[in-house]
Amino acid sequence: MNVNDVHHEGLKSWVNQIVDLCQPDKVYWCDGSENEYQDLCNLLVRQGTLKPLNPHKRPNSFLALSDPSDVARVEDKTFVCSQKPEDAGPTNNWVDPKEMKTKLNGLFRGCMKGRTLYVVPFCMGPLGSPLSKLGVELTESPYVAVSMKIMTRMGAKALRQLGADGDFVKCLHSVGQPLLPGQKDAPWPCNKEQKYIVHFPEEESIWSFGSGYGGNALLGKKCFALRIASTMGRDQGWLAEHMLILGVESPQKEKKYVAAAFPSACGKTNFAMLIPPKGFDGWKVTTVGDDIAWIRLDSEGRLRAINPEAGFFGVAPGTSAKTNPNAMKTLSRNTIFTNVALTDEGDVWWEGMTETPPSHLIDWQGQDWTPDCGRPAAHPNARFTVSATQCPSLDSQFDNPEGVPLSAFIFGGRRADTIPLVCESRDWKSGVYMAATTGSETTAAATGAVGVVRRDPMAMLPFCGYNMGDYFNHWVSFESKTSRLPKIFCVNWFRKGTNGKFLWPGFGDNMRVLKWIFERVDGKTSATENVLGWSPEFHDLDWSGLESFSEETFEKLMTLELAHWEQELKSQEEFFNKIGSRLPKVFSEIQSSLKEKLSNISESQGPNAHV
Ligand code: TSX
Ligand code: MN
Repeated sequence: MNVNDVHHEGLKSWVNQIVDLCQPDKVYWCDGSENEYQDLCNLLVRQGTLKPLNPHKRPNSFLALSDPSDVARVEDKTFVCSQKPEDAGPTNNWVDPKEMKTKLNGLFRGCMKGRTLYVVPFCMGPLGSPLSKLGVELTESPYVAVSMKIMTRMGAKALRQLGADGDFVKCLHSVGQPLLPGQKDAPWPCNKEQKYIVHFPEEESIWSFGSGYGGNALLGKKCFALRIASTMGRDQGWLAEHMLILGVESPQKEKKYVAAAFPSACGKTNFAMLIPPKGFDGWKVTTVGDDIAWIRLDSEGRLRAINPEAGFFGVAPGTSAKTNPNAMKTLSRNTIFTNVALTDEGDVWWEGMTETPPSHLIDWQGQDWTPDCGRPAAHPNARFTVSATQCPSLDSQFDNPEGVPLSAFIFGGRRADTIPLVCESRDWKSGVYMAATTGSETTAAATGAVGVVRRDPMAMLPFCGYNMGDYFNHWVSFESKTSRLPKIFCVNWFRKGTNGKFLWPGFGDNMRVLKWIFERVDGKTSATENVLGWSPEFHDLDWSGLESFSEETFEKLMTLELAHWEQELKSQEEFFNKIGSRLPKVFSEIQSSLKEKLSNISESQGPNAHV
């Protein structure tokens, strides 16, 4: 695209300013066309960043192996630079914006020497949607440019929507490795010493330095669609959430949409692409999104959601024809894989993809790999980047500018005990409280002690661009805005028996829980009250196709034990004390009422009571 086709003076002057700062050799304006995508992929192949996969096995697909030091988001180098530190809150890293700009100007000065700067205009959300927002990413990484083509509505269409004076989020990205004359480029350029992921919420800008990986570099995703957008939502009365969106259709063709938040390693993408089990003929689950939802009230008082993204940037390990057939079909072509292993046939492999691994692979670090070598073949955070349009379960409303109306919110975590398989909150504010206290037990994959509950409210702790207390208040505030709010549920697919084994089969069988939720929305199925809210009895769930599942196991999944809940309340309180002074007043009321309920039960029924 030619700069003469650009009619937005603000954009042109910002690009000029950044060119002066970063000093690239050339500037290239992305038009988002298929030809451009292929040209950039070819360039990346010549540079050694991408390796084409076997076109018979994996047509038009590529493998990228990152620098071993650049494999994940860098949370300790992620900053929210609001004017006031209280507005970032105790859960975000904060530096004074002026001081940070001085630091960043130093880092970015000359950082693109010897390289081409790509101007990447993009739209988050369906084109023409009143819920969508525009951004422009300036980057010298063609890997980022092709990834943005997959993950967003990128190029001329976005620029047209921007017009001559539209608002856009300024996203500046550099891998932080200038090329001196004659210097040979690295296959995965990045800065091994310095990485900074910095958000300026008041000026709606993002500066990212030093990393080429995922959420550090594809700035439309976590940086814009969650951190910056959440602050926009706070100020404008809407929500930017770390949620999948799925549709459920009954055999009677009634359709409802739900949005669900889970911390990492709970199988969000698997849930978003769920295939109902046998016995559920006529039930259909469709995918609107697997990671992010932008949600606002419509003129009828309903919450409507769009997926701001156009693709999936999902974790590959664990994805298989058993755990997620829809994802495997989505990945069959036109996919960029990062940090997975390469087979001798020129295809990809990762842990969990097949029961038996191939006898030889090239691992994610480019080394020979055999099943007995003691190292993983794919990096645990290896990813696929693929267009959502290839997903067999893609919802018909994926591109609808109006979004989809939400009937329920689901919050979940990975907990071996305490949290039941499913529970409906008593009302909106206790649902918000439930969501604010969700968390996962740390697994071997995460650092630190195993089995400790790590709280991750609404799965937003690393992604909220402002004070978590203000964020909870914002959630609570919706109660007074409409009488048509979605119901709130919590789920736990990961409860374990005393033998340490998972009690619930999970995956497609989660449809049984989803069906109960679907029917609860209209009060079409029954529930029994407990300390937390409302839960199903054994006979309230549809066991078609799983008749062998015992009522005894179900009780183990649902039991709320007094001792666990006394401990849980203490742990929730400790967590809230850590995250600050701006918590909603109703939270302490809910806590007191929970405590009182528990102590009454304890007195009347003893320490082994179920609550
Ligand atoms: O994604 C998962 N879901 C949601 C699916 C719609 N996973 C994988 C989590 C890691 C990303 C699950 N793992 C789920 C689940 O519901 N449940 C479990 C635990 C589990 C693992 C294995 C079995 C049963 C439960 N069964 C066998 O392996 C035979
Ligand atoms: Mn995510």
